[in-house]
Formats: sequence, structure tokens, C-alpha cells
Amino acid sequence: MTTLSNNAVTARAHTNIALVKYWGKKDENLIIPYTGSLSLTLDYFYTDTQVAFDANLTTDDVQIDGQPASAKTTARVSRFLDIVRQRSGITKSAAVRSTNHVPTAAGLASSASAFAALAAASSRAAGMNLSLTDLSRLARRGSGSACRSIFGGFAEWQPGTDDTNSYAIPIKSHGLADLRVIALTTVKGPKAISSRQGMRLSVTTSPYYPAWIQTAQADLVALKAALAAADFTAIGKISELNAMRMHALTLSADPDFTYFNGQTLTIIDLVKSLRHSGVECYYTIDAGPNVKVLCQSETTEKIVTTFSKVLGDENVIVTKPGPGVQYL
Ligand code: 2P0
Repeated sequence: MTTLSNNAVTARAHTNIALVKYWGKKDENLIIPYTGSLSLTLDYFYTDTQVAFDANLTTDDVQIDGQPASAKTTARVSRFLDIVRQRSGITKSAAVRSTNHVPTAAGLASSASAFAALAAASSRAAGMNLSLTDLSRLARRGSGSACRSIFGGFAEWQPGTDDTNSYAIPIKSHGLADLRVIALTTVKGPKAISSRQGMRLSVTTSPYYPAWIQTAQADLVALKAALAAADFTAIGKISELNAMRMHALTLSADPDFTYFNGQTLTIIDLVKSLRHSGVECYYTIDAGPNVKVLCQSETTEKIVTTFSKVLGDENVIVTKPGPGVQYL
């Protein structure tokens, strides 16, 4: 990445995968969720973002992966930068250069790593020196899941009730060093409904949404106990069930929708048959057709071999727990 100017700041943030998911906002403007969520930050996929506030610019100049960002993306970034400008007192526009380190075909770029990196780089470029808690609060304003990517390893987003108390905290874990997440990329289907739209539809039309609030809260308590006990089986079971409960909200919305495609269902079946044959693994799925498989290092090779045959080597990526936000 070329350096913008002497006062440019560059930050790196990694993506995260939620094991107990965030699905629904109580406050859409401040991004306050109905329920807490808990994720694992991954080492393999990350975003590097450089920000420089520049008196010579009349509007924010945003480039992603070497290309000018679309008007819609630039407007979203500018709305976020407005929060930073308001808090820091800076009035200048900014140059933003962002690079996603994701295999090009995989389509695994994430708003979590993007807004975590943007929050870190832009706040420091504006002269603010925020605590990790305040960085998490700021990242949340860009994209809810970004508040968890401030931290490495496991992170819990505590829903809170307003801007001051809705942020992620790190969750310590011991005995889970050999946990692996295998990212499986499926064929691209028709453009998926965005998470934002999908959540709104689920909250406003699924008759199961109240049940989601209850079960997600119970899943979070159970997952934290499983993490404290380093109980891989319990972690896997809770994660899989929670993912399917989230996807049940899409199927029960009006109009109904799904993020799954045919390959998603094939992968689910394969994970279950691997498990029945004694290879312990579990799946989780976000707002798209790709699947992430949770396993331990000893079974990774067998699982990779199985899925490489079905999806091709380039669509099977092994990831490990990754670090929190860093300045480069
Ligand atoms: C999660 N997802 O917990 C859930 C599970 C997708 C499925 O957070 O509207 O991009 O920007 O707050 O963070 C994706 O939603 O949504 C997401 P906004 P975000 O990871």
C-alpha cells in the first residue's frame, strides 16, 4: 500500500466468525442488538486500512482494493467518518485506502474487519487515542460485528442499552489452542439479501423472533461455560444449533428468504456424515452460502481432503484463532 502522507495511519483488523450470532437490532441508528453474541477472530482473513485527513480534499476519497469505492460504499464510510470528525473536532475530508486480504474468488470480505480497521485508523489519524472498549464502541457504529474484531481470540458483544454500554469484551480461553476453522466457499448464487435487510425482515416479520431472543441468550450462557471448560464438543454443538436457529428466522420471515444454496446443504450433510464416521466437526453459517467448519488440529487434514474433492482446493482454507486490531 502506498503511503498517503506523513500523518496517515494504517490499521489491520481480522474477520471474526460468530458462534452465537448477532441477528437483529433494537436500535438501527446506533446499532444496538437485541441479544449478545460471541465470536472467534480468525487469522487468515483481514483488512488493512490507511486513513489520512487532508485539507486539500473537498470530499472523502475512498479506494478499496485499488479501485474507487462505489457511491453507496463511500457514503457509508463518510457517515462513519462523520462520527470520528464530530468526536475529534476535525473538519477535514479523508483519504481512505483499504485492502482486503481474502482470496479473490472466495468472496469472504467482511464488514467486520473493514469497520474495525477503519475505526482504528481513522480515530488515530484524527488525533484520538481510544481505549479498546471505545474503539469497539466506535467500530460498532460502522457494522455491528466489527465491534468484536477489535479483539483477538474469542470476543463477546455485550448488547447494552445505548451507545455507551454496547461493546465487545475479550473472553479468555485455555486449552483451545488446537481449534481450527475451515472456511468453505461455495459457488456464487444470486445476490444475497444484505445482513441489514435480512435482520430487519426477521425482526419485523418472523413469529419466531421472540423465541430467538430467548434461545440466543441461553446459547450464549452455555457457550461461555463450554469455553471455560475447553469442551470442544459442547462448543461445536451449541454453535451449530445457534446457526440453524438464526437461519430459521429467514425461512420464517415474510417474505421468506434463505442464505443457503444447494452446496450449503451438501456441506451440511457431509459434516454430519464425517461426524457419524468419528471425525468430530461442526458447521456454522453466516448471512451467505459459505460454510465454516469447526474442528481440532488432529482432524483437519481428513476434513480438508473430504471437502477439497467436492469444492476444489482453492475453496477450502484452514484458519486459526487470530489477533485483535493492530497498527502497522
Ligand atoms: C454475526 N452476522 O454475528 C452475524 C451472523 C451475519 C450472520 O453480524 O447491519 O454486517 O452492519 O450491523 O455486522 C453480519 O452483520 O450487520 C453479522 P450490520 P453486520 O456475525
